[in-house]
Amino acid sequence: MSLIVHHLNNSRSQRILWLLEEICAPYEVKYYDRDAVTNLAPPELIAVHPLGKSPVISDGDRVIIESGAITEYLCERHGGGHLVPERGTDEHVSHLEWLHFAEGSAMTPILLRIYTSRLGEAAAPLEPRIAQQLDAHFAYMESRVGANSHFIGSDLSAADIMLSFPAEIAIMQGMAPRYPKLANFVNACHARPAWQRAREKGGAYYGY
Ligand SMILES: N[C@@H](CCC(=O)N[C@@H](CS)C(=O)NCC(=O)O)C(=O)O
Repeated sequence: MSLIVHHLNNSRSQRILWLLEEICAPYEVKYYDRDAVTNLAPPELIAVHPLGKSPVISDGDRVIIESGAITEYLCERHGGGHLVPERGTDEHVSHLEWLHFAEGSAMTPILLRIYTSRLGEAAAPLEPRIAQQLDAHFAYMESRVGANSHFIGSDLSAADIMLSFPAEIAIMQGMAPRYPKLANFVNACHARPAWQRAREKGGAYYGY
């Protein structure tokens, strides 16, 4: 099989499995386990790509990294027009924005909180700004997710799949009462048969 997902357990790679299940593209999964002590990816993943991060896919001889790029690539090459609004439309522009917002914007305060939480009291000067930015990003998502639990139009899109990860983190951190629409969005994602098939293949991640 030419399409391979190099899947790190408990990682963003889960989104790529879900996407592939939604578009019904045939693929193979190669499994990699995080180090039990450091939680980092194993050296075998560096053999696939020098950054040793997940997700990473290979399609024939081509290795592709970055969730957003992988998502766009898979939709274009293997998606048959599913999950992406028609090019040239306003919806397509919104879709691009949201697809890249997930890693390009929403993950920044999330990762800052994770890293600075290890510093204890030393992180106190940074905390108000990080808390404000976390709320700004989650509140923005909350204000834009539709009543139908989609960010674009009335159907699932690739942007929804990308946004599921920061939304899951918000809910996992106990923020459902503050962001009820995001909680509904996460529940709607998890109710999809394709998400459930991907969860079976990829294993548990971040408590889900
Ligand atoms: N922006 C990148 C982030 C990739 C990333 O940091 N992945 C994490 C897993 S969620 C990873 O591989 N961590 C293991 C490590 O850094 O050793 C993407 O979305 O592809």
